[in-house]
Amino acid sequence: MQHPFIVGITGGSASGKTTFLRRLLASFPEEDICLISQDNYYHPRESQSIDVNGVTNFDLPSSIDSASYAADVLQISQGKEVRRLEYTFNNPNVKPAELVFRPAPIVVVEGIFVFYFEEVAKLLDLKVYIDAREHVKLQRRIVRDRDERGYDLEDVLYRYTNHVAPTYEKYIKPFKQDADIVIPNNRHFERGLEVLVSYLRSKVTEAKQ
Ligand code: UZR
Ligand code: MG
Repeated sequence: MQHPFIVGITGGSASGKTTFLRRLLASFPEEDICLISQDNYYHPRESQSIDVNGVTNFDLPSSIDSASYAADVLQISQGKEVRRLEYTFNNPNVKPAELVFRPAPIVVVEGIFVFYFEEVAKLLDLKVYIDAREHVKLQRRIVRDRDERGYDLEDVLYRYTNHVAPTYEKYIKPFKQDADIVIPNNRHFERGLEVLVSYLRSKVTEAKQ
């Protein structure tokens, strides 16, 4: 296989990256697109930083094993398969699955630090930034953390103020200027998605020629 076309997708936490990606992936036959999410590269909980109040901070670049992430993105960019244990968001009831990332004409690299991690960023052929207003992200984060991650409201607000928001200002927002396209996602992203899909379809066609 030729060198895959690598698309980096970033944006603040709860900007809607995962929802956007689900739709993006559903727009292609499975064999044409592959997703490598930064979420699968968290260091184990025991080695995460603890803040001044004794709360684990999962929102620092050091929370992620960026060397392994970059190595895996590099490997897939060279057309080689990658295997990785799924990250289960500290849910001990979930047995992590072994994920297999197969090289495809389009490889999507997603996460809050994919523009910040230089070794990852330099492998990206196209940089997409998903943008949403602060209150929209906070609202989404409250609902998601309750439904999917089991945090109560007080906990969510504490983390948002002390970890998520400072990280956004320092490690995510400044890299918006590196993006090739910015897709606003306060209420919908339909048009932005369509534009990206048709561009990527042309890349798939080129790869198959
Ligand atoms: P996105 N995160 C968890 O909630 N639990 C974990 O075990 C590991 C990470 C959160 C992390 C970050 N912060 O804000 C978010 N916390 O996942 C990044 N707390 O994911 O880009 O989908 O919002
Ligand atoms: Mg996500």
